[in-house]
Amino acid sequence: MSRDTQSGPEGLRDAACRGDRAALARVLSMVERGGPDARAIAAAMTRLAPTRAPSQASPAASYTVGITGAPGSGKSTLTNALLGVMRGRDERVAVLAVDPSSPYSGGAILGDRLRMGDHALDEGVFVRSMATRGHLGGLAVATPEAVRVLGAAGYPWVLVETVGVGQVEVEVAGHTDTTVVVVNPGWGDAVQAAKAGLMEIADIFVVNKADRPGAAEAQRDLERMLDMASIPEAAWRPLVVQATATSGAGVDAVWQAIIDHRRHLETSGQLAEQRRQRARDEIARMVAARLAERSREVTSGDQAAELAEALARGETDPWTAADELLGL
Ligand SMILES: Nc1nc2c(ncn2[C@@H]2O[C@H](COP(=O)(O)OP(=O)(O)OP(=O)(O)O)[C@@H](O)[C@H]2O)c(=O)[nH]1
Ligand SMILES: [Mg+2]
Repeated sequence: MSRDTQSGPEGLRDAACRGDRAALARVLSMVERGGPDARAIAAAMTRLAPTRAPSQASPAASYTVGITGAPGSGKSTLTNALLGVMRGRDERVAVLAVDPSSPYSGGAILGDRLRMGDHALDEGVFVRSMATRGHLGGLAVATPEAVRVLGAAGYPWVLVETVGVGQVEVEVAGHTDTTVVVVNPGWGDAVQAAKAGLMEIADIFVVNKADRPGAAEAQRDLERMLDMASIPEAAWRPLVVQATATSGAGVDAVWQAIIDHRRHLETSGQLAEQRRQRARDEIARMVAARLAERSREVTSGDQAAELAEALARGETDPWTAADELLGL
């Protein structure tokens, strides 16, 4: 095989799917960068699908677990502890640490690397940071593609840790099969969670740092808020679990809650429906991103400048000018 074939999208894809971790990292970098490379990878992933043996996982088949919550609540520590529990059950698992505020990526979030370092030499674990590069659609577009790549590379579980609780994080976290919201003991945390829009997306609440005072109260506050939320009979009522991620206490129960929620989604048919809805959302985001890109293109050229002059002189109107730029 020539070098070109090996380093092209198909060659890289094949190497990543064979378990070559360096190739997998390169593929994820391309997805993260966006643009023509990301497009080539996406197409290569799709071409892989029809030839795949039935026993192999489909690229969309990874089960995704979002882990979100306020900065410092213990998301990375909990993720690391969950990795331990999952590896103990022989589950292969990838972690995407998504940081919309950071310009760094590719595992450059040193703190996360250190905390997940317990699993650095385990080939059943793959940890990767992803950051915003200001490209087409940003992380909301890159994350689902990265999940597909990880699925094809043999990671049927993907934990998506999002930093912070802004709109982007809620968007990314809301696009996983199961969403875990990490809170801490202390007055008002449940209220904060409600304010940040986390009540709507949480399938499981983890009251982490349960070694500190107030964990039982935090759990009670959350249960009370859930009581008031008037959840329909057949719907999932979010579970509230106490954990101490640093010692691992309660982390088995977090894993069990994830399994319970997954079973609920599968048996109720909601998993398939949720994934269809997410696919629709993903296409809508791509359309919006590409229209925004097209808008930037057509409004920055010579024709746009000429039309602006004409509008300023009163020789055209903005509707007509826009139609001309769009070729309508
Ligand atoms: N006492 C106690 N401390 C904890 C626990 N879990 C995490 N911590 C500590 O809380 C701090 C933050 O933990 P991280 O895991 O980095 O939290 P994070 O939510 O990933 O933080 P960001 O990614 O910066 O938003 C660290 O000093 C942890 O050691 C816990 O269960 N009990
Ligand atoms: Mg973290």
